[in-house]
Amino acid sequence: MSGGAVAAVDLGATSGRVMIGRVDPRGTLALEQVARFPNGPIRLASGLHWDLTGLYAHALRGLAEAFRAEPTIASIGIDSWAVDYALMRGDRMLGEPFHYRDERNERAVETVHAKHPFDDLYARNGLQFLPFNTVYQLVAERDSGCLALADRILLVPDALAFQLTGAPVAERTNASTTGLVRVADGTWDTELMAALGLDAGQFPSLVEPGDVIGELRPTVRDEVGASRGIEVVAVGSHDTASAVVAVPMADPSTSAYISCGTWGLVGLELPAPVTTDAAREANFTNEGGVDGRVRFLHNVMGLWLLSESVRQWERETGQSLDLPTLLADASEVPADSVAVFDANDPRFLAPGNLPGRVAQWYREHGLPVPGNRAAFTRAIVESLAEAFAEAVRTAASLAERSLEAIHIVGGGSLNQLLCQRTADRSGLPVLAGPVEATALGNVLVQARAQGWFGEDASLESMRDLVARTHAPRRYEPRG
Ligand code: LFR
Repeated sequence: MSGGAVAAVDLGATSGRVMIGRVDPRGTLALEQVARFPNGPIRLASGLHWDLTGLYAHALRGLAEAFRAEPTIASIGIDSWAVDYALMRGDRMLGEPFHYRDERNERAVETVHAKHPFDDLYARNGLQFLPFNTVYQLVAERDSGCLALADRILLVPDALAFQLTGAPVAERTNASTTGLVRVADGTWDTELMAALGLDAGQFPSLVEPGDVIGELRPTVRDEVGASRGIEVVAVGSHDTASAVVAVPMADPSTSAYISCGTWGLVGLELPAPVTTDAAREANFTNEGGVDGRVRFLHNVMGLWLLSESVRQWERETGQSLDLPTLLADASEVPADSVAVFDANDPRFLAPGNLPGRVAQWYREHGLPVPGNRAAFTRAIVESLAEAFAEAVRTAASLAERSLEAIHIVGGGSLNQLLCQRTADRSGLPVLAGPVEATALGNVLVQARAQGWFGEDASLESMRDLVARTHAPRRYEPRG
């Protein structure tokens, strides 16, 4: 057989989707969205959490819709944002997972770094410093006494796969964002776990994208209306890993990518990690990619800066704002009339009054604060484009690559001003799209696991299908 249909559950920080993916390597790669539901932080007395139970309920309803619309669905794959996890005791989830933007990690960072300075950690795990890396969250959890109640830790997509199948696993691309996987050989760092008072027995066995996690539990099978045993297949369950699968790069050695949604993940796909002093100082990460490739990248704040500003303006005015109108107004503001701010400043991480924090940044740096919303929006786009261009330059220099193009995938690929200004500021052509790279990557890895690409399908052959079916839009650098 050379094709068929699969279902992808794709959870982002602001919304989740269930899609049917139809694949025929001879020339079909199509998504049909059957469910879309909102997602976001919920502030409980204990801090910021995700409503994982609610997301699971939405995913189940979406899967039921998918099987109604396409009874031949061959498998299910799940991806989500990284680092966050559910604490489990037996089959039971011990409360809703913490949201990575919760502020509880500060003390834990100090505790961990007191014994294991960042340099040591980087040599072990190759990860950029982000205060929410799972390793810090788990030390906070240990200190709260809650970790001792759990017998298992499941990252978000693995926690959902467990609900569907009853099989506990740790998918490798997402596990690589915990800080507890050795960059040298991709195995759990049990020595570091022991040194931090974490129990290695709480971490399930690692599986690879393409491995079968398990069959739907009989009750789930009834709930979603599947007429046969359906397997849940591990994909690049870290959303960024799935997105990178579907970047239509003709040649990864001369292309950079920006997976641009809530975050802008800017970097390169490499055959081996780069953990030099310079990479550490530039805070570049070596996350696990599909097929053992390395996602050498840096987290830039991304569209969060825009969406969180819009939320604040809506709170202030009591009116809902239209982002396309705001961006159209912003494109009328001359680029050189606004100053660029540091889009990577950690003060922009937490939710709240983002324009207020950006204004404070300008005042501290003796620069003029943009005078109205259009100018503010322009300043955000210019600052993001500059941070993207800078990260691309740094990645190329750290990995000793000479680049010919930047691919932008995800929601940001629809933002024409951002794509054009990234091309202008980097001096490289930007190839924009597909917007649904993450779901496509999820679908492609399942299709390959079904054997639809033949025996030895490479990432390149899957990317070739993406390029043929989702031709990117090209932005030439100006000026
Ligand atoms: C993007 C992403 C990033 C990760 C951040 C937090 O959705 O997965 O790759 O650093 O969210 O998990």
